[in-house]
Amino acid sequence: MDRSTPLVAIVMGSRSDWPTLKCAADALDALEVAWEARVVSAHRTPDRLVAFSRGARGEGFKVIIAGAGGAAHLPGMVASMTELPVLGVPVKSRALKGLDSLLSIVQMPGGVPVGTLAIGEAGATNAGLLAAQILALSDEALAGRLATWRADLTASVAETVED
Ligand code: RP5
Repeated sequence: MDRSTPLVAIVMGSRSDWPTLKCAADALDALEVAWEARVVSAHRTPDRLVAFSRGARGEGFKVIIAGAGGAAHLPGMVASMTELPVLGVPVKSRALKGLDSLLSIVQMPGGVPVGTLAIGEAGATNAGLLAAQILALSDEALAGRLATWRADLTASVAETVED
């Protein structure tokens, strides 16, 4: 995999979000899609947020995965400053189990879309897969790897309940 030209940016509000967002990175690794991860907090590092969002396209990123928990304004704020597709991952919060994160991310005003995934690790995994599916629209080799990945998933599901 060519790590020098990551196509997917994975940004998160805190290092504490990484165990969740790593699931997106793992999905991208499985499909040989290069990614780069950064901590970009909407509230604690607002200048970094603006610089990243405005510069993401110029850096060569094609898709942004943004995950945050609690008052999770990161995905929406990133989306407000870039035309790149933004996939939002609600991180499971301690106080409200991620429902606060979900509602903070999903209810965007018309005109500024964030593709919101499920709360937690499943959402992060699917964000990685969805990013790969977007990139596969213009990458036949990646489309082939996705088809193989999906076939393997199907094959892994046993029809019986006993070994
Ligand atoms: C949010 O606050 C982060 O996205 C994280 O999910 C949550 C807690 O952050 P820490 O206090 O663990 O740094 O900004």
